[in-house]
Amino acid sequence: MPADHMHPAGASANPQRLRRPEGTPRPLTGIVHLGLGAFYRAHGAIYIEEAMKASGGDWGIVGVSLMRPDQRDALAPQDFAYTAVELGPEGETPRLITVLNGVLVARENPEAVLKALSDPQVKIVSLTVTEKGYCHEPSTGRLNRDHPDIRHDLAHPGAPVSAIGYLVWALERRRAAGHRPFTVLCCDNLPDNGKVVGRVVREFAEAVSPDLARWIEAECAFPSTMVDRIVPATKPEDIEKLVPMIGALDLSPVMHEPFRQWVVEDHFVDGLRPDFGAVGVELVENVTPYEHMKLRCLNGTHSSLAYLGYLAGKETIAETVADPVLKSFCTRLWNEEITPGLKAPPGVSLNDYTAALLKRYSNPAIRHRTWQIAMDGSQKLPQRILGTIAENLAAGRPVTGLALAVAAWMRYVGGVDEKGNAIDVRDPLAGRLKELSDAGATAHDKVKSLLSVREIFPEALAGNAVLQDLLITHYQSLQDKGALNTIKDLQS
Ligand code: CS2
Repeated sequence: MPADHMHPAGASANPQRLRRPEGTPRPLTGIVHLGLGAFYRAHGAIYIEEAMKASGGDWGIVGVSLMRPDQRDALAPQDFAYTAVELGPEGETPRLITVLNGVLVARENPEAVLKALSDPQVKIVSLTVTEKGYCHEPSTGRLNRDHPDIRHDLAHPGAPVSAIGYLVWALERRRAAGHRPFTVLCCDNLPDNGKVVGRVVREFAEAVSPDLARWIEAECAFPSTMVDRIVPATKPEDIEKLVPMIGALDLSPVMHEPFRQWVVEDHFVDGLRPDFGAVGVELVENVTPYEHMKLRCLNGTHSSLAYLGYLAGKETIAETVADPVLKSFCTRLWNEEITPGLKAPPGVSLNDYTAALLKRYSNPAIRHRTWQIAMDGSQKLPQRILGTIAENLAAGRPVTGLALAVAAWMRYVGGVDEKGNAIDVRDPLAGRLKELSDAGATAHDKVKSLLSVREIFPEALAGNAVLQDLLITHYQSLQDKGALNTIKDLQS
């Protein structure tokens, strides 16, 4: 391990706090990242640190937490250094990351965030604000103008609350000052994520001024990206276990699998970006085939396993695929329902890709909770599962397994597990979904009423008789026999 990747030593009995070592280079801030979280710190931030080591450049990162101060509070005493721990099947490898220059908390000080975003030294604003952070309608990709945050932000140029509000009001400041715009680099799991954020930004900007919208259209760049690395939430025991390994106390480490992939459309304002090519980021013309492959093969089965696994009493994905019934269900989803309609990216074998996914899921060192992945299903189902279902129905391909995953989600949002215990459902639509589920007395009524949520199910799909029948049968079976027996029946 090169010296600059080593941690400062300290006594582990009464460990000193991790600090950025004296003399660590501190490049100027070229990137502001909105929605700083474990995923970005374990993925994009590491690539960028490596790119600067390889080729230089001023690509220091200022992270922004939109709401909560916890990460800033944990990272500030460490001078924003943190440990990224690789969880390999054979052991854990810690590595010190020093690419962060600071963390701002938007709720506390919106002006500081707008100032950082308007600094002409900043060339890229990247985002991981989760699917719901784009304030769009998942089924159409359009800005949800009735979203309370959007209504608020249109009226408060100096103190927005949404990522979209920050982007547009900062772009307006840059335009007014005669500066160049920044590149908006979306790193969330949305199909055509650059197009989605570009569209909502332009729709918001149109409501501000047609000139601003035209300037953004002509000068700004919104490359799409495909991001991939499994990053389970850090647990208190991870922090403790790390102390003897690094000889210091790091209150904000991130845990990640060895695998990583980043595919980026090479379209940046004035061509300005870190030397991604030097560190294995794939720079391509068109990211769509990569995004479809990843969202449908990985995230599609992740969500399917999360709902079915949770209902079957499995705590993690590794535990879920260790069950032969769920494992063969997952393989059949790939082989029979997901990959037949997929166009593989150039040079990629979908068989190899899904075989590698199964290995990644099975890594026992990754304790990725089914409950964590089950969050925000209303925002995830369209791009992960429903798109494949719609295409399969149109092409006469099977949808039985994917429909079972949707039925499991419907059971899940009903809020009661197979043992009769309450489920802590986290979803922006949780209240409404529960009401809709409770309003129906039978499997038939519950399915019909949940299918009426237009933000999730487009009308044509919701009205499809084949899908409706499958969902009702599956829902009934999940209710009567439970998840494992339902899958067994399906596979016999
Ligand atoms: C997961 C993803 O939480 C989830 O919904 O499916 O975070 C997944 O681990 C990543 O997309 C992997 O790249």
